[in-house]
Amino acid sequence: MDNNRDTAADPLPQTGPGTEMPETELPGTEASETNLPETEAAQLVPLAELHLHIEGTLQPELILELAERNGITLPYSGLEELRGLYEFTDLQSFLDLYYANMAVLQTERDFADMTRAYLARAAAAGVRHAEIMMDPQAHLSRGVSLETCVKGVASALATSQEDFGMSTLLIAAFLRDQSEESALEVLDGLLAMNAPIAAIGLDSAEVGYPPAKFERLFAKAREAGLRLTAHAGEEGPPSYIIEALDVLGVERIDHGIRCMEDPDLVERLVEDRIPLTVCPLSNVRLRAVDTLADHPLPAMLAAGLNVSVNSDDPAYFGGYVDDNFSQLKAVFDLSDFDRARLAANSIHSSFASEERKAELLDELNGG
Ligand code: ES4
Ligand code: ZN
Repeated sequence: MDNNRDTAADPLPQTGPGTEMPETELPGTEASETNLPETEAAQLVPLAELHLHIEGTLQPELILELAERNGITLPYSGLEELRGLYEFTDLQSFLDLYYANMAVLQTERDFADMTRAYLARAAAAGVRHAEIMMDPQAHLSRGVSLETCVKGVASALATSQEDFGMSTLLIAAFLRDQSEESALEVLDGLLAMNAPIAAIGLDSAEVGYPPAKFERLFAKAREAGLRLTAHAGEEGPPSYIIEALDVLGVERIDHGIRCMEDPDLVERLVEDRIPLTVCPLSNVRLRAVDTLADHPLPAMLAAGLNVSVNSDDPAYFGGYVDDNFSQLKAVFDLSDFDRARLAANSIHSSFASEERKAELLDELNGG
């Protein structure tokens, strides 16, 4: 169970991604060098996915298959009715379905099957390194043990390089709408079982649950040598981003789009090269922005922010990372340079070892 600690490396948070200079070289693997049509080749720019909830990769078909396998009766009649529920008005309306659908995840095998399905699809999207969040508290509260959920996901990640040509690491995310005591207890459990986690994160309902509530949790994780990230500035105000940096000491911000409302904060994030793991299709589906054309990503790139493109909960938000790129391209006509920069940012911002990052950057540059 130590597989991910090996690939996670880089144990010192102070040498985090924010300390590095941006990659400026353009990749050599462009459409002209492949047999793929331009759009497909563009999607296959090798990159790292840094913001992905494994429970959010549970596709409707797999939900029904696991329900049948585990003898679970779901509150809807079938695929069509389930698919009809994927209309969200905000973060909470999504979370309600996301947590309800987890009922089908019962055994280690279920968690492993879900994880392998994501890895296969992500590999096809050009993802060469993935940092995967899971929500242990969402399983514990349903009576599924830490061992079951962690071992199930970790067993699939352990062979991701051989099976899918992808390096991976695991992030334990904590639910900010639950107590810090609960989070501390779960972190203790993860450390006691020597769970192969490289980092912790903070997710679930944001507004009303400011980061400072989890100061002790993040201090403890830092002491344990774990890397630190947190959702902030998705629905919550820019002050939550500041608090995540100053009080929790996170190295990376998940989402962070609302930083654009605070020019001083933007300046700080640019200066410190703080990675922002942006999820455009998620922001559209959860109505953080009205349409993709209204998304701040181009403005964030123009401001010099260290942004990457990620899929968040791809089974719920209409697409994997390649779908995010192709839809962005359709709306913004993102240049090759922007795609290369986004991919380079994702690699620089990862928690992978310096050696693995160098390998990925080589690949990006056509080496
Ligand atoms: C999430 Cl999009 C999003 N935001 C916050 N928490 C989450 N958990 C899963 N997806
Ligand atoms: Zn997220």
